[in-house]
Amino acid sequence: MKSGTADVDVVVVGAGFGGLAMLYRLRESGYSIQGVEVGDGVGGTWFWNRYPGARVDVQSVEYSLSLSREVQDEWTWTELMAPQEELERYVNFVADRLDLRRNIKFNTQVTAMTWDEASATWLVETAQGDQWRARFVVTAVGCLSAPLEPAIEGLHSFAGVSLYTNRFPKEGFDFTGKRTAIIGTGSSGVQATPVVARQAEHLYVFQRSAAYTMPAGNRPWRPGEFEALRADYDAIRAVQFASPLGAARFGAVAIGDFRTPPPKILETPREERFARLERDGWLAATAFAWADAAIDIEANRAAQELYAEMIRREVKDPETAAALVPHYPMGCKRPIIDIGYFETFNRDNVTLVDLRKGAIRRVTPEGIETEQGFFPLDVIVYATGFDAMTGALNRIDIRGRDGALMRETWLAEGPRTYLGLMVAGFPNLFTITGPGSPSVLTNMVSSIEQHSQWIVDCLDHLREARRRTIEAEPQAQEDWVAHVATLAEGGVRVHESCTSWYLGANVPGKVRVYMPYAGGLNVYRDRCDEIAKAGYAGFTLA
Ligand code: NA7
Repeated sequence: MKSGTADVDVVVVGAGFGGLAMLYRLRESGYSIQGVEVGDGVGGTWFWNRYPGARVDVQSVEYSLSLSREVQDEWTWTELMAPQEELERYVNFVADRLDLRRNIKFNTQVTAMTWDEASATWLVETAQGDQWRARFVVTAVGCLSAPLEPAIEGLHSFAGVSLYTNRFPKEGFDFTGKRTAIIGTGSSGVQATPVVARQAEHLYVFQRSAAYTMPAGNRPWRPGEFEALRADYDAIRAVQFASPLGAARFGAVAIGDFRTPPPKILETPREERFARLERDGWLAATAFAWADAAIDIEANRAAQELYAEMIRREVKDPETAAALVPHYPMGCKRPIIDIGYFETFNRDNVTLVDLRKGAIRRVTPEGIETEQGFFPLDVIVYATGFDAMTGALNRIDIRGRDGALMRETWLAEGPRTYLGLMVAGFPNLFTITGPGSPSVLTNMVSSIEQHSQWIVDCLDHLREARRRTIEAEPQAQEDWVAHVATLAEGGVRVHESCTSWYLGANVPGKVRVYMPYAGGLNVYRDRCDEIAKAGYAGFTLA
């Protein structure tokens, strides 16, 4: 399929789930492909985030690729929600079983992509000096892959060991006998805390915003359970792909359980709310459990009261329990599931440092100085998050028509895409799980499968219709950006007190725009399919 001046039909950037799915589908459809990956192995998120306790929050049978029957039939998951090691093994298995490694150049960082009008190709350049001319580029660079170094004075002056959850050493780290700090209580900090606490001499958890987290309910399979699930995969996929989240379950909980239908908390007398708490435990203390909790801020506060009660039941020290209660709306950030997070604060060797009572001033060679005092340390673990959804793309010089630099608009106005798949002015460039698509609000693997299938179908269409280029129309893009904003409007997700990475609020100076599409993966999939059926409405094909 190589044609004209191009070295290759498609360059795929990234070799996580998205890159591998894309490479496989493209190769199956007869395109010449070149994968590029900055790491020295496949796995993306599961290659980099190898901190202790790292684990997926969707059940493994659903957090897996359906695109190859062999992969699906031959792989065995060992527990409900796989840990990082197992996920990394799985992604390696996929790469080997589908023979994808030979198409990927590892240890190679894409730095620039430049559209050439005359030849209708992209020039892809890397920090290692590679250059490829490609007819199409697909970015599969991840939504949570551009690490954010916190702006803390003196960070590099620390004389002990500094570790980052999102770049954790492959060989692991032994915390035994170490006075350790974890900074950050998002999913990474919350997952790492119980594991590090079991090893460290003392663990200080530095919390800027408290977490909404609940027990994962993870467990190994019962005898025969996985085999039965594997035999039923067609039915599982059907339910999964028809659901708004691309998963039938979140953690151990069937999402259907929330739909029975949930009552409004503000219409439920207080005693009944607490009676439900007795019956359903943590589940009653989530935004899913009440019809009005994600929409009405008063209802949200009522649900928070139940959450605070659950924490008080777990954490013995009343002051620590109170400090673990969030001050922002439930459901505005991605919910977290954990294994033993709150119980960890009952340990003698664990201290919660509530930064709301006095912020970090600086890191010194000996430890962390805060407004509440000094903490001498041997190790600091930064679990401080990512420049989410746009960071990885903005770090590449992507120049489209007339030399326009993509990040210039995105940094000034927030990301602008059509369907989260293409950007006006950047023909033949597809963004897997790009901003404006459901991505991080769903099971990522389901979203990746939908995008990679849609993209390869689109390329097949261009091939059959003998078209060289496809590009989002500016008006279609503007309408889509407005539609994505409308879907998030009014609820807790965009409430002024919400500081989520969905809004870019964790990155100083980042434009506050709600980036993912909140209408559900099932609805989104139908929309993408209708658009394709209508001859790629909103796109210009030339
Ligand atoms: P998150 O969810 O962005 O969490 C980062 C945490 O680090 C969060 O608690 C932040 O507080 C905290 N943070 C960031 N900078 C600082 C500074 N300077 N001082 C103190 N605390 C800080 O990242 P994760 O890696 O945990 O999880 C990302 C996603 O991966 C997760 O949602 C899952 O989808 C998987 P803040 O809340 O901003 O006040």
